[in-house]
Amino acid sequence: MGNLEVAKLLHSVSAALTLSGANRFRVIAYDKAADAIEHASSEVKDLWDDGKLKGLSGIGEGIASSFDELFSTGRVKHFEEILAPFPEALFELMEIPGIGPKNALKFCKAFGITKAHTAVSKLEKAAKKGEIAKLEGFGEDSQTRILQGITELSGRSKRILLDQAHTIVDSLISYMKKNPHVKKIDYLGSLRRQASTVGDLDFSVATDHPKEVIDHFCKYPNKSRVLEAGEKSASLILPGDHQADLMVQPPEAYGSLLQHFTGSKHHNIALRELALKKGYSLSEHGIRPIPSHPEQSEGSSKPYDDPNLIRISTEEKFYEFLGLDWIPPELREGRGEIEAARSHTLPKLLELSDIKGDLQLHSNFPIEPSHDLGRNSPEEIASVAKSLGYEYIGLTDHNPAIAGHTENQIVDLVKKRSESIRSTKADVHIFVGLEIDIQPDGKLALPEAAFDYLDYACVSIHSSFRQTRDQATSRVLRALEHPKVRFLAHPTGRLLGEREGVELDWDQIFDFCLKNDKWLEIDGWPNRLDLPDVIAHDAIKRGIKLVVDTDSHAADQLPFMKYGVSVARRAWATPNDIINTMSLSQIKSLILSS
Ligand code: DGT
Ligand code: CA
Ligand code: CA
Ligand code: ZN
Repeated sequence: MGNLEVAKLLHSVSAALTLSGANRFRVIAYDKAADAIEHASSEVKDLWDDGKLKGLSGIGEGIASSFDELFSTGRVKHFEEILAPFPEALFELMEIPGIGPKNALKFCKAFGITKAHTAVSKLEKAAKKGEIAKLEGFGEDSQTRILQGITELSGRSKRILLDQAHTIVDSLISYMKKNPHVKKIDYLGSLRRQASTVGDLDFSVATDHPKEVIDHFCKYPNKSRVLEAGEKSASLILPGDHQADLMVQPPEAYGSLLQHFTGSKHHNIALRELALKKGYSLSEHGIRPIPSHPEQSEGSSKPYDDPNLIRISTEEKFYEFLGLDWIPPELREGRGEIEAARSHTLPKLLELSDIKGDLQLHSNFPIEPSHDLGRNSPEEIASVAKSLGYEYIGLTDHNPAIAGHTENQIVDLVKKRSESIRSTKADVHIFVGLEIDIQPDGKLALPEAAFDYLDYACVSIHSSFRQTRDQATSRVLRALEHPKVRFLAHPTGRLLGEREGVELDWDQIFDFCLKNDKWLEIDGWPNRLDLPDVIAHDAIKRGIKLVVDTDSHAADQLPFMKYGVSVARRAWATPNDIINTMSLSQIKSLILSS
């Protein structure tokens, strides 16, 4: 049983308890445990096997003992009793963003929905017939929102996140390199362009023995099946239903192959138009002069035997042939890169080595909400930061939960945390930051007096994602006003494949940031990558400064910085656009001046 399944089970129990009118604290305990498991960086089953489950914060003793039963017998009797009075469809409907337990139960009753596997499609049918709008307490608006939620749920596609894609690719490449005929191997397509998610995985091999290479590829042990295999290409289906495509060329024609299957399609189309004007046609085999007599244009049925074909061994030579500078893969999206390559004005893109520090990191300092604590101490985080060559870090734990604390208690907690961090011995400078929740009305979830103990704060949205664009925009602008607040963290709040995030009026946000020297974050956490590259590109064009960071909740996540850097590169960022390329002394004078 994987973490997501366990979390879903606990959420179901919490929903059933809510509907049965159970004590609120019992309900919260299950939700907390479910959240803790969803965010855990190891499999709960493994932790349980190793007897380490007790170390996972957010899981009370009662629930922990249910896990003994769950992992040894596969079921929990007590849970089954709690769930029994309700149709299983109810828990399925709750997967739809925006539907809670009470409404899910209403829909089950109103439309006779009982079975889990048809629950969502039945509700969709009812909504499309306008039947939800007719229910008491609902209307056209809520019906539309539910339909949006269903679309969002079904749109949770099988696209692969960058970190998973790299893991799959590393394993396949190291397997392929065992074959002596593989002269060169690269991954191409959207992964080489470092797009935020990847549909399928594309590989190229330079070889003089295509058959042997393709045979070897088809024998990859960690595949589900061979989809197809030809003379120059083959495709596998990997576990998780991911596809891997292989294309091969002889080394002297490898440049064209690399270029063609790196894409993107838009980039290739624009290149083809440029080539056409110069009298050439392009393919993965090479460049071919377009004959002046149309009857000659048939060419050979085997393009790689074509005597007129100009073979291109490297990508640099390919772009040079067309009169262009070599274009970094991240820019190949048809957003003006070809014009810039022609006029030698491509940006000198940000590199991972330009990064001098990470300004969004979570430590294990005990602060509520405890389920979202980091796993490591400031010392441990600082030592990893040092090994990455950083000069500084900023710790931005979540603000203490407002509920259940008096203002004085919160101020006191923030003060203690600040003292504790400032007394940490470390080889990098540690800024005392905080990630503060923006409440639905734009107020910050921190008493004013607590700000005195912070070097800076970032603000972010963690709830009420379904506001209108105007509401969400004024909410964010209000939050950014505080002088200690330097940047907006994970600005859209999207979770790749899970949640769309808020809609903001970017022109207004950009104007405000420019006028008030506020920054926007590129969160490098692989299922966030937020700002999205396209918006980050617009921000940079407007002269907004960005912070590239990782939002790490454990010290071993600091290397996620490379994904944040990829987003920045796709946004055409140069080091000058990024705040945390500054040296410690520069950033100190900037941050401590506010
Ligand atoms: P993905 O897999 O959906 O994340 O996106 P890509 O970009 O990896 O797309 P994919 O795997 O279909 O193809 C890889 C590259 O090969 C693509 O970016 C451009 C090139 N390519 C594939 N099919 C065509 C095509 O029909 N025309 C052109 N011009 N290029 C193509
Ligand atoms: Ca692909
Ligand atoms: Ca492909
Ligand atoms: Zn956050």
